[in-house]
Amino acid sequence: MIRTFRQHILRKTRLLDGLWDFITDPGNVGQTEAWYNNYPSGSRKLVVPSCWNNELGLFDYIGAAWYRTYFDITQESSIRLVFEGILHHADIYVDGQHVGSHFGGYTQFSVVLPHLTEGRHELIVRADSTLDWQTLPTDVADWYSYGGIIRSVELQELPDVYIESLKMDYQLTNDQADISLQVQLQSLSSEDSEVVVNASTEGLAFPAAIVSLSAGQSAQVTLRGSLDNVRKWDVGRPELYLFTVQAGEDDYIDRTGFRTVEVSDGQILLNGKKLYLQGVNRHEEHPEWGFAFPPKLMLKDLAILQDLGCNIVRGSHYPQSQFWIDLLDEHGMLLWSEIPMWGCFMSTETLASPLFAERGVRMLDEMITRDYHHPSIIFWGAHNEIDTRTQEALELTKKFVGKIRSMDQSRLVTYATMHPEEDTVLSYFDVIGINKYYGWYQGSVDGFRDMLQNYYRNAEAQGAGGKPLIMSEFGAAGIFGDTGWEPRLFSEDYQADVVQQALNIFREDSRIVGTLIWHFADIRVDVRSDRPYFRDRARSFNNKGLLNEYRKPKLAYRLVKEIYRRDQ
Ligand code: ADA
Repeated sequence: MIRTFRQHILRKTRLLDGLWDFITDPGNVGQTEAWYNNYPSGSRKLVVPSCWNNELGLFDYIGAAWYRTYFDITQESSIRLVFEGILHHADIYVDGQHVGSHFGGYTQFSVVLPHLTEGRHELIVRADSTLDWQTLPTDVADWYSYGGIIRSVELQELPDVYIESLKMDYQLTNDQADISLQVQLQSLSSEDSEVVVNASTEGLAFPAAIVSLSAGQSAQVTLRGSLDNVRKWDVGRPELYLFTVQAGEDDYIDRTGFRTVEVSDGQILLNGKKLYLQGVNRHEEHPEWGFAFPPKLMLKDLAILQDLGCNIVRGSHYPQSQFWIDLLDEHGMLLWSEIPMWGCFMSTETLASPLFAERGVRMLDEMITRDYHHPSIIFWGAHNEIDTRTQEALELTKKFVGKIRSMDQSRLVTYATMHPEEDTVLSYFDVIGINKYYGWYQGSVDGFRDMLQNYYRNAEAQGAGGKPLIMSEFGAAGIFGDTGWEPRLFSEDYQADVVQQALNIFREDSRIVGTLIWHFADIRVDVRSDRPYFRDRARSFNNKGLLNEYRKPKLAYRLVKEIYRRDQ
């Protein structure tokens, strides 16, 4: 996949990115009709990865589309096709056979095709961007309804016994790390096999293991070892260790950093030291690329975050691309990662839907499995702005938080509440995030003071009084270039005033351990003529960015930079 380092040296991999055949299927007539009948007149080429809505004539298109490409293999081999992100429902066909499907636009999935014959093969993807009240996000989300294959597609050639997955865990005692590597192996062979599994990292070779696999079966082995004098990963000190696992003819390379994260006495401690979080919410979105955000621009976004004085970014509101998270690891920048829960604040019907809950749990599983090794991630976000005053929200919280904790005890679990004064789920979390917009949707900026007092009372009453608190969203819209002498609504001046005053209030309150401004840069919003939502989004953008959509700084950016950099 698109990572900043190579994950395989022995296993042959290649990207299938590039120009694919493409056709929309608004009537859902199926590939034969939509595709072959219209080809070549009704079809076009589209770059993978990209969003179709960034192409002429497709701006508004929500629905199904067909993609086609071909790949060659020079001798019979087993292959794995890895899809890093397809919005939102995906069906995969190889040589006319349906070989897999997936729901969830921001998490990766793959299909394994054993013993494919030598020669040319046809790969067809049906992508459907339709959302409804039971999808994550729902069909009402404050970002653009893009569709398409938004992240890379990779082809891997697998040997008969291959490494299905690697899970690295460690226990830090001072500067000694006790490490375990859980290696999952899979056989595609019709015969029993035996493989030697080796692993190493800088300064440590793990004792090898010999694993026997029955034909076509899987097996698991855990390698253990200790590393002394480990260099700890920290904010601005990105010490990383590369691990190479080899099993027979296959290999798997991954990376981690050693660090501890915990909550103590109302504070967040990273490597035992108190942490004050300064950050922003960031969508991985750009008006020209949509969610197919190019790696080159990620480097620029990261440089801007560093310039602003941030030590954390919230990946609002979905798992972001692996390349981005690799960059955060490499630059010592923290990440709050979450699944796309948006649009559940108006009714509890969605929260009560078993299908919705099942999809959410699966996404949490896919997010945590994919990103488990990144030291930059310190929070898993369970949900954003659901009605946490209700029984339905409580039940869903139990499911989601239970799922997260069952998979990962090394990170903190958080969420963003919009009902801090009446919230009933506080006790399930390690850290509480509050989203409030005083100075924009509600009253004046001073309203934050009363809200915070009410929140503290509510938290005390629920036995959650000592939990660290992050202001996870606040801000105001400011249209880039609209400046003047008076702070009018929607001007850069007004936005800068709100953000500056809010930050000053939060910094006086010792129970607040961090601020995440809404948001990094302006994003496109889906303001359709037939929909009642987001009518206040001038230009059809959410204009609360400290930068505009092309990453040009507004006045608020300069003021926040002064504040964020003051204490560094
Ligand atoms: C919410 C939501 C954000 C955004 C913001 C706003 O807090 O979580 O995604 O929609 O409001 O701009 O109103």
